[in-house]
Amino acid sequence: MIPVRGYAGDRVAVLGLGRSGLPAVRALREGGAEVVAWDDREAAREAAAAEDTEIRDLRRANALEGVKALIVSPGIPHLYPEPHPVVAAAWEAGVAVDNDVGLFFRSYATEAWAEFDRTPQVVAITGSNGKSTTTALLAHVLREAGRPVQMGGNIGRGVLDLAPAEDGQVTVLELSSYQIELARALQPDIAVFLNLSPDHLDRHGGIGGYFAAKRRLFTQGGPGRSVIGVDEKEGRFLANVMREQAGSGEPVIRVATRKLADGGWNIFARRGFLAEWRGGRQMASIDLRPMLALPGMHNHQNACAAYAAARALGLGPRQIEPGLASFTGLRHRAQTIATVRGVRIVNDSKATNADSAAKSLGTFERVRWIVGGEAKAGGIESLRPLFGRVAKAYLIGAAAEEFARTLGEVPHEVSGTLDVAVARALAEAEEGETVLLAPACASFDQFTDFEARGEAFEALVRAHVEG
Ligand code: UMA
Ligand code: ADP
Repeated sequence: MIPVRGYAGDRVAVLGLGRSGLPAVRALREGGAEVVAWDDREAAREAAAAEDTEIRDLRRANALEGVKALIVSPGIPHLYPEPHPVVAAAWEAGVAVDNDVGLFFRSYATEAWAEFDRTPQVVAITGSNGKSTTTALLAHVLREAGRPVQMGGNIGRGVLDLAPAEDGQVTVLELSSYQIELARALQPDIAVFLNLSPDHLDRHGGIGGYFAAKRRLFTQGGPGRSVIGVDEKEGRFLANVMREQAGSGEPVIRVATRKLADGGWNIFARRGFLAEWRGGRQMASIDLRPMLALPGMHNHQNACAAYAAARALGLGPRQIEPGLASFTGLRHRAQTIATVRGVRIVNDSKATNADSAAKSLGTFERVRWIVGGEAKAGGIESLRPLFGRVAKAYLIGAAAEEFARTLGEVPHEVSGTLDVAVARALAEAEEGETVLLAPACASFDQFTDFEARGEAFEALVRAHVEG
């Protein structure tokens, strides 16, 4: 836990008592604050009360009287589509609204650092897609290179649940747009922007608000070095701004899937290779094609971003390469879980919409595609250009009939459930093909979430391999 600094003796209110809220309560109390807390869900209130947290209905009139700050969980709207009533009351009463990420940056550095040989550093990673993969990959690369490292944020542990920094430690944070937008303090040493595509638009009042939230990490945070994906116009704009702001030196490392013509510090992912260019000269090249846990151009982009951040932390190319090669991937994200008689079996249960499923389909040549569940708007229409890669589709869940109509002449069957689809796909797959779970759908019609769906897939494959 990271004890929160700056609120000793003050009353602080915490709204939302989940994975970010509960650690915030503990960390505030550890720092000497007097905490009152609320969650609209009774079970969450009970769990907090069991730790002696003072529960107060913050929706009541004057409940925020005497409160110095309101700490809000990322899943709770503070502006759009409508502010949560407690947040609206804080705006009205002039109470400062912050979140666990803001408290983290206020509290992370301590007097103990004066004794350290190497100052701890924070890398913060944001973007629309690939955040978790890049965060986990960078943490793995650093660990393999012998650096003390911890990770958290939107992946796994809430930021205040992390440990106080050790000598030379790197803390790698995945930060969502929700987390960045509300944080009152943001001081990463290195900030990474992967890409931008429409997401969470209801919470940000449109794409402009969504980009503005992400941009804060850079414009407000003032990182010493920025790693910026420049395949989209927003990234190019941001790279340009950060370059100007910092004045001299090379404050920006740009990541692209094409070669950029200038003499800056650039990392390219092209034709399966990572190439580092600086001052118009190629500094390093790494063959990414044998790295099975990082399939496809999108993962090569993630690898380039992790590589760039590791370079910014002072690692050499040859210190980084072994970590890229030994990364086993995050569960349920284009993860190769077995290869049986020349058939690769891939779990991309996290491909919950057509865009992310497109990345998977585009990665493999001949695919036995397990697809379906609770369909998103538009279904799999946008995947039509990739249908040539489908040896056969095995349709599951509520979307099966709709997807069968979209597939038309493309070989397919309605398997109904995952167990039937896995058995049929494995029985029919030929050497060189890939059996791919990339549902392009939410899982809620048949599973509790994408993780449960991915675990069921793994268990079915394991039973087949062992049986
Ligand atoms: N709540 C209310 N009133 C409301 C809404 C929610 O009281 O109107 C309460 C809920 O009852 C619940 C608590 O608030 O008890 C939940 O807060 P939360 O939804 O912010 O979830 P946490 O458990 O605090 O988890 C959050 C992140 N969740 C979201 O941003 C939605 C987790 O990211 C993150 O791992 C965790 O903090 C630790 O930092 C998850 C996520 O889905 C992975 N992120 C989104 C994404 O990746 O797309 C952004
Ligand atoms: P996030 O944490 O941003 O949601 P993940 O690393 O969990 O990202 O990946 C989620 C899905 O998005 C993966 O299943 C994959 O299909 C797709 N994806 C991963 N990296 C990228 C990228 N760089 N660009 C586009 N899509 C990606």
